[in-house]
Amino acid sequence: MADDQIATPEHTVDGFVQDFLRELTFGQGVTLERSSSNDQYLALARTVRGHLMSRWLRTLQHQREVQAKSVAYLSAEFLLGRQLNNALLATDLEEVVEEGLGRLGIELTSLRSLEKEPGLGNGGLGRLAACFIDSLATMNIPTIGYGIRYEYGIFRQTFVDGWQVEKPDSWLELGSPWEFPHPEHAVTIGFGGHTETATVDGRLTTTWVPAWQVRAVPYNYMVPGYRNGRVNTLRLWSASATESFDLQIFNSGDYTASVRAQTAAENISKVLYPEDSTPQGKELRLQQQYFFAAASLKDFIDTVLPADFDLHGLDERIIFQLNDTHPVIAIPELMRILLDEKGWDWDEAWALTQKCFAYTCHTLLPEALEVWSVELLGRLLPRHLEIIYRINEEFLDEVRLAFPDDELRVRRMSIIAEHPERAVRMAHLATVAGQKVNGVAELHSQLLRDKVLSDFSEFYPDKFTNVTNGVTPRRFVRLANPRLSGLITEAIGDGWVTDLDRLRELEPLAEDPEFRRRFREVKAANKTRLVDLLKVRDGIEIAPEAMLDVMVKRLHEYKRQTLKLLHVVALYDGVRRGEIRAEDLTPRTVAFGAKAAPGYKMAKQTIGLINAVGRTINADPALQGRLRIAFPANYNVTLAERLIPAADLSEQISLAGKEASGTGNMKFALNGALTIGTDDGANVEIRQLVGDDHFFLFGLTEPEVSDLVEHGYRPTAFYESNAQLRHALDLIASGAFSGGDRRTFEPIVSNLLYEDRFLVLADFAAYLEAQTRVEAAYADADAWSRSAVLNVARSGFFSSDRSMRDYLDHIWHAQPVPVA
Ligand code: 26Q
Repeated sequence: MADDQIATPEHTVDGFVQDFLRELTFGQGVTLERSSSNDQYLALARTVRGHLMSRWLRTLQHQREVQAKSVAYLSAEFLLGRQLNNALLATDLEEVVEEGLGRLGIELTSLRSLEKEPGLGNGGLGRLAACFIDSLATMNIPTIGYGIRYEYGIFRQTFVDGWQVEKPDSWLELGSPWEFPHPEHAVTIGFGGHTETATVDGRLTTTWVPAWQVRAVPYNYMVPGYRNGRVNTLRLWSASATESFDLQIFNSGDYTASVRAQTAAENISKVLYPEDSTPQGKELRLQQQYFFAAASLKDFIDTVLPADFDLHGLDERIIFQLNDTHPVIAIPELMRILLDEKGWDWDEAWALTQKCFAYTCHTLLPEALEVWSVELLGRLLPRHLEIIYRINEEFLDEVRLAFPDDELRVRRMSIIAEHPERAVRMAHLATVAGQKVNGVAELHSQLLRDKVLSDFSEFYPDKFTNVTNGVTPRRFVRLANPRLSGLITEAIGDGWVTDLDRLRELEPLAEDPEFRRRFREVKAANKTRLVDLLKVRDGIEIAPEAMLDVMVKRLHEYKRQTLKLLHVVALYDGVRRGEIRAEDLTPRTVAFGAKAAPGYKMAKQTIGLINAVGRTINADPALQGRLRIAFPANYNVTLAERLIPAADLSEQISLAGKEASGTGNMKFALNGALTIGTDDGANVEIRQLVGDDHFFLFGLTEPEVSDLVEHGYRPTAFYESNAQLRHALDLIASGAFSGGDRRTFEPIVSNLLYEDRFLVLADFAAYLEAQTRVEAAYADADAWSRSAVLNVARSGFFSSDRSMRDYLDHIWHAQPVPVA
């Protein structure tokens, strides 16, 4: 059967019911009467994906015919979130399914809630990758996402006595209807061993002889465009033992050793590292990186490209976008393929390689810049280390030529660091090899140019560019906020879903009292929906009338969850002392969502403290109906989709100059929350677009931060001169939230008093002042909703479709290819 003859299932209720029952009986092997809800969910998922199948096959067929330039998005993380809803949206099947299931006495909502989200990412970077592939599919860009199919994604967070306890995330346990394994397309990836050189026909050749090998099995996922007939592919690699490996050990007769070896191979894709900064140079992590980078290159070259393809034209067919440094080992891998396997000479190979990669940096923290010790890299990938050394030699020769007698500069720019140990700086390698280097918000890109990579931006002035992040309006507005979506569509039509700038057309409606009233109704209904969810999900009770003040993101000191908490403690303390009348407080629920890296002590302490403060104030009769903390465990994409549409206030309070961009900030603004935020990351651009009157700015600016730190920051000076701050910190130190035990939170208190790397105390007063502006503004509900509507109307820029346009125009130079 030709691909274009694949029948598309019928788009009718009768057709759906038939297909669903067929999946249930022939796919799951159960009758409707005997089926569990999990059976029903799996049958539903397979029925819905069936509606994407002909588009997928047609897209692949079309790709083989057209041979257009494609984007390969290389990312160690894809934080996809649930798939069912997105597939229903792409196929426009929701109503049909709802009615069809209804006929069978099944509720769509209850089946939806059974899906375990693929949490194959830590946070912002992984979610960004998921938004980008959604946009690329919707914009008809031939794209392939490459990553790792972790058997265990980001851990499931639980609280025991308020402290974080991690549980494994077994997302595959009940079946995985969204993936298509292709073991027949597995590729073999080598590790370790040594290199051998020989002279063949007068040419020096090198061969890498790996000591051990692993099989990489591709699992394909559909990435549907929004109702455009295109379905792109996300290809995630799973590790297993190679046959030869098995055989070798089998022949030695050591059965248990053979099984153990199998486990060692499978370990590579077993679990996602739960760190989102300060990477620890762990061997398994480097194995993961090379495993997926090498498998992806091999797959693209050997399988995606036609068999007779001349690699000299590779850059016309592909751009490999490196999502941070995690896939950067792909650079020496491509060099190795060209040099050792294809027999190219160095200059030719290097010229091509430099055209095929571009690098996105996602951080500003020096401790987050990835380095791999030469000892480890040489042991695991000896040939790659040789190639990296040669790249570095030639690069440093160029630097010396441009800057004679500047050995300090040479040392700063070297791909190889000498201290504290000899190590490969992956960001330097990516910058030297990449066609372009981009930051993820204007301020971030500026700081990359001026500070983090300033020597490089001087050396390669045209390499550096900015692409401000974005989020997909399909998932984060259309699906997450159906009520707001309905209101918007009623007002301006539904074109905004794929052209988010059209939200501008809502601006005049901000002046319409009736529209504002309906906007408030939407918010209120979203809050009720959240209240109901938190009750059943977490047993948390919150008041639907209170202002919902939300801070959700990974727990990190630079993001300053403690600043938010100090605000709450200060309000509580004010009431306790009789300095604030509880009746004067704006009724407020402060919602936190945050996972801490399991090894990050201070972050875990902070989680303990948030829960401890919550326990105390939530139980205090004086604050009933006035101030509450809600900290649902295990914040993830699914919870974000419920929380963000309900929020009134978005907390984006990182220390200026530390948050590369933030993307949660964009999701909140698009859903009509107002931001209280510092001049950091994409907050800067949000404020510029929505206007100062509709954004609560506070805190030091980046230059002020640099200045203060340079001149010697003394947190105690702020402690001593601010009574509110002193009282709040003293209250925590007194053991008031830890049953009188002063030691429990002592590390947090002394860190703030004597170190405070992220200037929490310096920004405290400004933050509290900004919160009083928030309260004053919130008191006028109608004016607040005007601001909220303007936030929505003016945030269309933050669509990831726009980000993709920027990458396409300035970095990738690929064209849309509609699948007719
Ligand atoms: C690296 C090596 C070893 C172990 C873990 C890691 C690792 C994993 C994930 C390092 C970093 C991350 C994730 C970083 C991240 O999410 N950064 C965020 O990226 C967002 C998208 O660009 C930005 O909006 C955020 O500002 C940035 O913090």
